[in-house]
Parts: sequence; C-alpha cells; structure tokens
Amino acid sequence: MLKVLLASRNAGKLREFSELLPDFQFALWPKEAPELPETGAFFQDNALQKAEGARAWWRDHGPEPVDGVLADDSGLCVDALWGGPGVLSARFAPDLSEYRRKNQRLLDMLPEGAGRGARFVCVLAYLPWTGGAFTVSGSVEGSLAREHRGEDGFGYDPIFIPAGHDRTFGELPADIKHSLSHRARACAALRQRLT
Ligand code: ITT
Repeated sequence: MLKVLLASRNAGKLREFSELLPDFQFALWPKEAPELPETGAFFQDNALQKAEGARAWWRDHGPEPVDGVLADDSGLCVDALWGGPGVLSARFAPDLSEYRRKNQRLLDMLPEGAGRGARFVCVLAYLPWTGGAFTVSGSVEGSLAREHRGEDGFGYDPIFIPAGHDRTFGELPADIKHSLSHRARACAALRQRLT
C-alpha cells in the first residue's frame, strides 16, 4: 500500500481523497506544520509549490517515512467572471467566513443576463519521496445555480450544477459527485500514472 503525505488542511478535500483513493494510506499535514505557500498564477504552480514545501518540511520534522507527497490545487472557474475566482477560490471574499454567504456574493457578482457556465478544475501534484514531481488534472463542466442549494459537499458545491444534472453538488449524493468530479478525474489520472 502506498503511504502518501496529503499536503492539505482542507477537510472537504481530505474526506474526498479518502473516498476516491481508499487503497492509499494517508499521512495528514500536522496542525503544528506551517501554512504551505501558494503564490503561483496557475493551479499547476500552486500544486507543485505545496507538494515541494510539504516534502521539505516533512524531511526534517515528519514523524514517519512516506512514499510520496500529494497536493491539490483546485477551484471554481466562472465564464462570466473571466474564469474567476479560479486559482483564488480559497481566498475569495475573505471577510466572510461561511460558504453560504461567499456563494451568495459570488452569484451576486454575475452581470444581469450573463451566461452561467462554470467548471471546477483540480490539479494534483505528486512528488515521490525521491525523484521528480508530476502533475495530473481533471475538470467538470457545469453551470451556476440561482441560489445556494443543498448542504452536502463543501465550498462552492451548493451553487454548482454539473452538466447533465439538475441538482447541485450540494444536493447530489457523494457517489454521483465522485463519478464525475474534477477531483475524481484527476485521481483517476494519478492512479494511471502511478501504475
Ligand atoms: P489546501 O491548500 O490546504 O489544500 P485550500 O482550501 O486552500 O486547501 P485551494 O487553494 O486548492 O485549497 O483552494 C481551493 C478552493 O476551491 C477550496 O477552498 C474550495 O473553496 C474550492 N473547491 C475546490 N474543490 C472543490 C470542490 O470539490 N467542491 C467545492 N469547492 C471546491
């Protein structure tokens, strides 16, 4: 079984990785470890930056050996907002703590009559303990709901309706999200690269 350090503090991502990659054994990014910088302009840059930062810290402080490090940079890209919040998704509306209110603010930013097309994007960086990194990605097309709907999932899930469905990721059961999500597709690509 591959033992992988998951370089993330996002509880929603952690839950999804344990469901999407049940055959991986995850070491979690400890509370006492530093925030991992993500200063890049693209998802790929940030995913690599997080994975490299985590490996450097773990080398000196990690309590157990791991086979590699996995980092995820992801976000919601809205056509009518020129692809935003995109790479800045985690930093959108920092004055609001609840996603229900962040989601409402994002919906209120759409210009009157604008198209509602959007996609979730996920880039995973995998860094073997010794050796070079690679990245894989996945995305899912869809549209923005008119209001926050459903309480499942996390983050922007309650305002995103995947193409071919009429319920948001906040309303759809997790197994449907996992059959088509950006993160599920990136995990499938990761698995293919690793085998
Ligand atoms: P880590 O860097 O610790 O992994 P983060 O939340 O800062 O956590 P990102 O910088 O990748 O992670 O930000 C991604 C944001 O995009 C995340 O905070 C959510 O708001 C949103 N997001 C990503 N995937 C999502 C999903 O599957 N469902 C809903 N929102 C998602």
